[in-house]
This record gives sequence, C-alpha cells and structure tokens, in this order.
Amino acid sequence: MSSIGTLARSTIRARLLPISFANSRRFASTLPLTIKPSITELSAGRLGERNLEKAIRSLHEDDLIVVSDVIPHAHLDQLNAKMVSDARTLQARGKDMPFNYNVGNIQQDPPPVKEYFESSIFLNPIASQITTSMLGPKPKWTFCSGNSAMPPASVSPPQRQPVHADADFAHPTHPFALVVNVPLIQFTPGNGSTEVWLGTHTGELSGLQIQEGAHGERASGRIQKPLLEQRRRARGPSQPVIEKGSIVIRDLRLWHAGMPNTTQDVRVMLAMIHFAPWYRNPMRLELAEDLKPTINAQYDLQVPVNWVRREEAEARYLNRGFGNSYDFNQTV
Ligand SMILES: O=C(O)CCC(=O)C(=O)O
Ligand SMILES: [Fe+2]
Repeated sequence: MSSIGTLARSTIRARLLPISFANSRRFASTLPLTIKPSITELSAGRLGERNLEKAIRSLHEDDLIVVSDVIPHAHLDQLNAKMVSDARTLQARGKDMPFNYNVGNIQQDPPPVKEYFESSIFLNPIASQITTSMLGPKPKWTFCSGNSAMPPASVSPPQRQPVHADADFAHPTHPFALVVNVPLIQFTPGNGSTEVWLGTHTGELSGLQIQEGAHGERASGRIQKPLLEQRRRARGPSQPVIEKGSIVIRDLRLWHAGMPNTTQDVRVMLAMIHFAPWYRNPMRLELAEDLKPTINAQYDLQVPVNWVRREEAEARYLNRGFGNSYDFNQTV
C-alpha cells in the first residue's frame, strides 16, 4: 500500500503537506480525521476495535478526532434555542460579560437543569469510551461550559482570537486532559468554526516556554508569533466544516483559535473537559439537584458535583468567569 493509502482520511483533504519524521517521510493533513460509527456501534454506545483504534491514533498523532452522527439533532436544537437566547443576555452586559480574548467570543455555561440535560450530549457513551481509552478508567468530568461566537455587531466587529493553548500552566507532557466539544449547529468557516493546528500538543511545540501571557490574564496561553510562522510551514491550521450531530475530542494542549462569525446566527460550542483519573485538579461541577438520579446512574465518569437547589442553579449559571480565569492546573 502507498504511504498516502495507509493514511487515507474519510474526509476530503484540502492540502497535503510533507512532514519529516525520524525514519520516514509521511503526509499529514491540516484537516482532522472523522469517524462515523456504524448503526451497530451507535446502538451499543461503543465503538468497535477498528474505529476505536483510529480515534486513539488520531488523538496521539493529531491531538483531535471528530466523531460524526452521534447526537440526535432534536436534542441539540432544544439546547441551542436556550443557549442562543442566553448568549444575547450575556452580550447585553457589555464589558462585564465573560468574554475570551475579544467581546465577540463569550464563555457560556449550559443551563445545569434536568430539562436541558440530554445524556446523548453531556454523557455521550462513545465520547467517554474514547476519553477513557486515552486517559484511563473513569476520567473526571469537572468542567462543563461553552464558547459562543457572536454575529457581527457594532460593539463587536468580527475578530479572531490569537492562536493559543488552553493549557496555560506547567503541565504534564503526556495526555492528561481532553476537551469534548459539541457544536450545537453545523460549523463552517463562515460561522466561526474553530481554527485548529493539528499535531501541536507534544514536544517542543507544547509548554509554557512557547506561550505569552500569564495564567489568569484574559489573554493567556498565546503562542509566540515566530513559532506560528515556523509551524505553518510544516503543518498549517485549518477551519474544518463540522457536521451537526458530531462530537470533537481534542487534547487540552492543542493550538487553536476562536474565529470570527460573519453570519447572523449565534454559534455555540459546548466544551466539557475530561481529566485523567490520576490528575489532581479540585474543580467541581455545579448542577441542580434534579440531575442527581441521572449522574448517579452513570458509571463511565467520575463527576464531582456541588449540588444546589434548582432555583440557585438557574440564578447562578450565567455568572461565571471567562475561560482563562479557570485554573485547570493540579493543586498538589
Ligand atoms: O469558540 C471557539 O471556537 C474557541 C474558543 C476558545 O478557544 C477559547 O475561548 O479559549
Ligand atoms: Fe481556547
């Protein structure tokens, strides 16, 4: 089989760029690999060996995998309607809203109450199977939020984020945290599909020494400019089209950037983080008590939760911090 044949992707590739490896010369795409589970895999809630192997290889090599057609559209639509309306509420707060890098990108939690909590979205068994295979049994789910790319407005003309890594602290050099992103609508370059720089999670491309901005600053984790130009020549970025119903899993160390949304539709992307079971981060979710039976009935993940009364959950979930104000580091 040819070297391109062995690396054939299930999506059409925009560009194929040569990358030098120690012993071989291979071609790596700037676009992510997508796997589409079979009907049998979907009804079992588990990938078979071949698709699981692809997902794990892709997370090791690219730091990202797309799994398509895993979430029913009706589940996404119901949550999207609520989150689009919440995004407008946050936007009306002006500079006081929890924005990331620029005011066109809002950090926004989903409503943590029963009627918006679909397990296909928040506890997707295939997502958990993949993160478990990478991180070890029972990853810890301790962050549940989202990023909303807002349509152009006079206060927020379309603007891109700087290329950054969300791991803006001294971190392990092996996989410790995976972000499970769920787009609530189809993502395209027009509505601000996230720019991703595949293969940037390890070695000299990863760590504090290549970043600018200290943790806790609004614009932390920025990748130094000369490195961007260097990396662009080896393996550049892409803004993939991601179909509605997909889940995108990526390493927390991946270089990426929120992009301008030039459409009239708010573009919401959920962001949940699964940490390795050995990773000692003390964060907890805050959920309404009416979700206790759902969380207690699942065994895929550890879910440390501060349970609060429903009214309290509803009153608080739109009052959170901006993305880089969260501390994803270990405490001890
Ligand atoms: O909204 C996006 O596409 C990405 C946002 C992001 O990376 C961030 O705010 O840290
Ligand atoms: Fe980010």
